[in-house]
Amino acid sequence: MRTTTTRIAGASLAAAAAMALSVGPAFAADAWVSANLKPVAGNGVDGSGTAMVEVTGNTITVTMAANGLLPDNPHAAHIHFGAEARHECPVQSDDKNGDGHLNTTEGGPAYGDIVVSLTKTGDTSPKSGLAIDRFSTAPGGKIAYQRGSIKVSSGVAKAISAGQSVVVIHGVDYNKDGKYSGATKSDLMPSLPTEATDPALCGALRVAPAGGMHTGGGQAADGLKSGGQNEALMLVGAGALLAAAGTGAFAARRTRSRA
Ligand SMILES: [Cu+2]
Repeated sequence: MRTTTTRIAGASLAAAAAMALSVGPAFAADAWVSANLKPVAGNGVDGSGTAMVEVTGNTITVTMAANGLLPDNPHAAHIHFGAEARHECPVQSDDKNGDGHLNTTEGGPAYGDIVVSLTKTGDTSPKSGLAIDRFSTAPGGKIAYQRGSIKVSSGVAKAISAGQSVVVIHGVDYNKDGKYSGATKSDLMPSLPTEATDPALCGALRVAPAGGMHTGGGQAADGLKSGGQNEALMLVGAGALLAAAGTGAFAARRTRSRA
């Protein structure tokens, strides 16, 4: 009985290790970067999230999960980069007009311009930066997003791979009335209130530690076809793969130290 149990445990560890290997080098991404998304200073958001970007040549796959956003309102989301930028999220001292909030322009010196629009469908260039009807509306305050085959310039691919780009999710609710409102106009589009475009969550995409972030590569194609709910399930799948990868690494370590 004991032998059987041990054998089964051993087999599942081996399977986990094999899975970890198969989602690792097999997809041969040039770079993996990831970000912890945190509330932008002064903008009154109580939320968080994660973002991962796989770079292969001039193509990227983006996986993102976030919560604590204003529900049922469109949230523009982008990868930002500027050669002259600090490659960071903005801080309180970036509030040039001193109104206590950071608008998108005030964040520019920290994260630069829009280089990728994280739309659900269609164009992903900076031109779609405010294509409000193609961004997630954050049902329940949450975004679960995955999109592959996003084409970028070689310069942008290089910047992302080098850990110099920043993910920003926009759209806040200063007066807590459950919608984009208020007298202050958006710095990006004066027909909108500034609440609609001010940055909510932000995270710098840094280079993942070696062997750390091999998730979701094989699922990217499904991600293109699926709707919001499947995207959420896929993120769970990515988490399971991460866990499997961790188990495999642990088993390998133990084997080594025992020998
Ligand atoms: Cu942005």
